Amino acid sequence: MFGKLTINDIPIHEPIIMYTIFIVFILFLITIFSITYFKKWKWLWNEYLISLDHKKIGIMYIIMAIIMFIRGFIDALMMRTQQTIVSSGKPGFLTSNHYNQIFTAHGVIMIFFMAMPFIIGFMNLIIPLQIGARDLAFPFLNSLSFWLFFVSTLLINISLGIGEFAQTGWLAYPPLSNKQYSPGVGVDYWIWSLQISGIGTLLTGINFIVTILKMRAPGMSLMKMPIFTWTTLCSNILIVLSFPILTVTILLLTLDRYLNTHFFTNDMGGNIMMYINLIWAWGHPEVYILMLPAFGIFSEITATFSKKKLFGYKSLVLATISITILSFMVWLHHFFTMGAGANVNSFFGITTMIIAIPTGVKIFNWIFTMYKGNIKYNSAMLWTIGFIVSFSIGGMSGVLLSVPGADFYLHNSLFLIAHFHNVIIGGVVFGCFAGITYWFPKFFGFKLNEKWGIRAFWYWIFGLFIAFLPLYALGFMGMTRRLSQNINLNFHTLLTISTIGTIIILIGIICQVIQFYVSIHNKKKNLDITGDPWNGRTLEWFTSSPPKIYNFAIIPKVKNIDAFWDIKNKKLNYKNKEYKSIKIPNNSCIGLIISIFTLIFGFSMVWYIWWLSIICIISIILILIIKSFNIIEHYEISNDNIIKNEREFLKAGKYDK
Ligand SMILES: [Cu+2]
Repeated sequence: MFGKLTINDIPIHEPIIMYTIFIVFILFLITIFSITYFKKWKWLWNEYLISLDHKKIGIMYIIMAIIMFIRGFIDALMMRTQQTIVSSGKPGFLTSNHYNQIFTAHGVIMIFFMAMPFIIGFMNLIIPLQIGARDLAFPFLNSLSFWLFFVSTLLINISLGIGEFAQTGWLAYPPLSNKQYSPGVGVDYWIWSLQISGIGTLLTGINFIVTILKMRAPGMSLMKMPIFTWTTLCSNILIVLSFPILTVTILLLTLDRYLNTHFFTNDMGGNIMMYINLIWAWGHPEVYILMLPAFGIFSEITATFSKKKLFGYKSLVLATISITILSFMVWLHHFFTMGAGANVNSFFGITTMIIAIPTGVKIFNWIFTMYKGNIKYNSAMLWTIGFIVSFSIGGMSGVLLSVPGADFYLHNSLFLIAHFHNVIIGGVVFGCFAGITYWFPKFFGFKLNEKWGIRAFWYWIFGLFIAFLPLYALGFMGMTRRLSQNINLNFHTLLTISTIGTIIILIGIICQVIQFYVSIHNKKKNLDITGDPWNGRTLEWFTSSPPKIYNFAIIPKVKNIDAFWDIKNKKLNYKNKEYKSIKIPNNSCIGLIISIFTLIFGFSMVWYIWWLSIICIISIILILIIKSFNIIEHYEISNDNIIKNEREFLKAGKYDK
């Protein structure tokens, strides 16, 4: 009846896991109770859960990303602690099975379920506002994409309490991920969670490309688009080109596991290296799917808080485009040791070095924007400067790794771990923190507390270097990744320093939690940022804070790159316009319902409950057919209402003078 699923699949013998489940359950109960107590269910349902509004969907993505960040960070703390204890000669507190699950979970969660939703969350919040649109091209599709992402996050985390997490590393390399070596359900949870979130991401990619190419304000030609919009466009082009590779590769692995085919097996003509080539043909573009929008965030912040036009707009756009193209030509640097031969390795080594050039161009453009600027060293700017320093160091260690000869020695050592954490934390994570600090006031109407923001930054930047610089040295000393038992005692000192660094980062995170608490607690003090110098140069700032559901009463005409700067400096007349009523799509829960069936489908596929999988597939198809006959209804916002809002906004911003 229930396929492979039995009561024994709940890991009651693993105390750490059971405690975690208990704590998560308590937190869940507290959340449910508080929503009920404050009578917020109706509000939550209408304002967020079934909303098709890009702003609300963006906020939900970012909340999910923050929760997953905490989960992923706890995994990191456990790994660091285990290695420090074991390298002192004492037995650790984690078994190797559990440790393997933890490092796999850390990688999977941080990339697919933290960094991706964080970045997609910012795209959702900002892009329609920055290009002068009222929403994305396909609001319903956007809601469906979010809920598919949401249920895939649930599915991958359910594996914590029912069954097991994969023990293969975050990319499930075969033959370890084949049925023979991973007979448990961990890899199957990995397969179905990534397939479901992958489909959601692909739909998001299509949605943003259409929105940016078709829904820009009049006058906003491609070379007048803000840099964040450019980087988002390129990132979504990478999504649409690379995610199908991931989907097909995982599908072939699924066939090997479920139907005993031999695409990636050791025998019967299977080819393991084909999996590794395919997964990195997606994997390397993936790092730029995450990095490019972060570059966009830093560009906006640098110009705003240097009070200067962005230096070298055109070269920044060209650098973004060239990185997008080059990111498909470097994948083999992830496994120079495959033995493809000197010719192949040198080709991929050189292309990898070349990708450092457009990245360097960007760094110089940001520095030249700051040069002779009237720089405001607030926390958003500090995250940006911290990024430039840490990303440059991480980038240079990347260039070292791109030399095949050096990589033969450093491949899969802690040097590699230090390198990609250096660039991903210094780049993507700092980018997200800078983005939250910069755009939070736009969506909540008040600024985050600067004092705690700056404290958080200093703990983070010192923690980052104290945690990862020792790992560069350990890599040279020959320590390889993913070790959890019998670690060489010579590595103990540096591993301990690295753990101290991780704890300093933890203090930085605590500062960020306090920052949110203090800001919300004192929000009255710094209300209404309209007209405040915190406002940037691009169109998203030409809206009230938070923006109305229709974003713009009238879509502004754009003449230059910094469209809002023009308006602010009266270069654009904005008076005596005729206000029309605006149509907004009704809320819809269909995306949520389809995703619930998708979650049950994924779970039933993991546990071989075939009858349930069939029922779910039929239900999803039926709902999609019914949906395709019912177009989304719209409701109208009257122009009286709009005029009233507009007067308040123009007055507050002094744009009507
Ligand atoms: Cu790469």
